[in-house]
Amino acid sequence: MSNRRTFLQRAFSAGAALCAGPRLSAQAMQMQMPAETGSPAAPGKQPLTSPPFPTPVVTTEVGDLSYTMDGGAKVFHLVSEVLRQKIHPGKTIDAWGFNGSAPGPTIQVNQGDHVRVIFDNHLPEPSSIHWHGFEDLVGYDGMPGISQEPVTPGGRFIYEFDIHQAGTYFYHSHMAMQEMAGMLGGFIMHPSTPYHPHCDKDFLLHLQEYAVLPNNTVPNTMNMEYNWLLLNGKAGPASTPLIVRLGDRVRLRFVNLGMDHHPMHLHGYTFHVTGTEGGRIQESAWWPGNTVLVGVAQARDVELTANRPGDWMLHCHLPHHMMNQMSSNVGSMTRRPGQPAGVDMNTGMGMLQGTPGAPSGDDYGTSLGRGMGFGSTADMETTNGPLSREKAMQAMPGMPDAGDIAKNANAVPGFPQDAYMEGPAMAMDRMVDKPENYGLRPGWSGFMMGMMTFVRVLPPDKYDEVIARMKQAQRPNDPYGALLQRVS
Ligand SMILES: [Cu+2]
Repeated sequence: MSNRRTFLQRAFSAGAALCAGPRLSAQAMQMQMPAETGSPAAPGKQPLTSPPFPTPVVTTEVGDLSYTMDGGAKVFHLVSEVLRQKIHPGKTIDAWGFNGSAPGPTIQVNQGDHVRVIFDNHLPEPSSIHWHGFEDLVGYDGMPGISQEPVTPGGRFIYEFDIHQAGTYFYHSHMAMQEMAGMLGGFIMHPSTPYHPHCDKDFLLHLQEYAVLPNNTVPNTMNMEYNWLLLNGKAGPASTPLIVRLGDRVRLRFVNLGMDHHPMHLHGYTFHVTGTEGGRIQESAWWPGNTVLVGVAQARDVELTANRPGDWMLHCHLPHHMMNQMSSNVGSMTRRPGQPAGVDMNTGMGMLQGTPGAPSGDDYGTSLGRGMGFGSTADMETTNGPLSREKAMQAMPGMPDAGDIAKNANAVPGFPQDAYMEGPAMAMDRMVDKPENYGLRPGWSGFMMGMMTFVRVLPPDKYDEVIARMKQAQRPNDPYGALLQRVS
């Protein structure tokens, strides 16, 4: 699996690391490797996107990183960059990621592969890539200033691995603030001996959180108050459901590279935890649950047999992680007469220059995200004023009649604290329309926020209909692409 050149290169770097210390090793590798490997794009070679895995892992939203073959090596070209990403209708942020997305695309390889990752740094500052959990040479550990020189802006570093492990792994910048800006991605090592029992569907979900102040687009990497909770870079209801055929055996792989732990809960099923960031757990040690706590820097694989049809919620169970655009200012907001909202921060939120009065004082109303250009603002013809049932029904034809608030709602202290207390008012089915959402109950999107999505266990006829629509969409770089090629 390794050719002679690779062997010499790896032997050299290992020897240098052991004998001469990491600094010499890093310098030597930086001088040596680019010259050896040549063009990263391997011109003339067709990128491969559908590797021969028994069950390709689907990473919704971000998909896979394609590769080329160079001799016996699978060559991936990973580019770190600043990018704009729409995480929710009306909310686009300036994230840092890889090859166009945050998280970056998933790398899928087989146990036994020789893998080369050409890393180009297009960030405005130095970086490097850490390969989390890899048992390999320290020279490829990606620790800037420790195992290698930091890769300068415009610079390149080439990582080489002989894959002897199997399981759910990941890569990330080892500079903390870069990581919190989105610089992470999945690395799936498929086992040379397939796992038993066979899984028909296999999904990877990155659990992410950003702190983005209202009227801002840049995640504050120092802030501990996260107001956007994401699955693969999308907040509910913009997240894409996981499409499953009734009877499928399903694996869900969770990866958490944030600041909080996430108890991931699946409705309607008991699953078994079958793997961690350390690989497969032997079957006798699997444990059952319907919630699995995914700690920071951990991966958890769970498996279930999808034998109960329905659109089943899959979500982090921390209440604040089931919300969007949380704010630390809470209080009455929309239903009192005379409160301005949907305006600038001074007027709408009573912030910064309250005249007269103080922030959140009686003179000014807090908006708590409504009227700030996301979600219902664009979906509804009226947002911050009292939203009557009639208005909501006009704006969202077909929405279930969930009823308006009680007649005495305004007598309830502090009601409503957040728009979530007015579920149907936040529905945005049309704004997040996609084939995977076909047939969901109208108005569903008003009840899905933050780190939430569905496992849609569909009977054959409905499954075929949704799959047909997904194929018909012919989306470029469809994350479901490798799977769609396999289903008739
Ligand atoms: Cu959570």
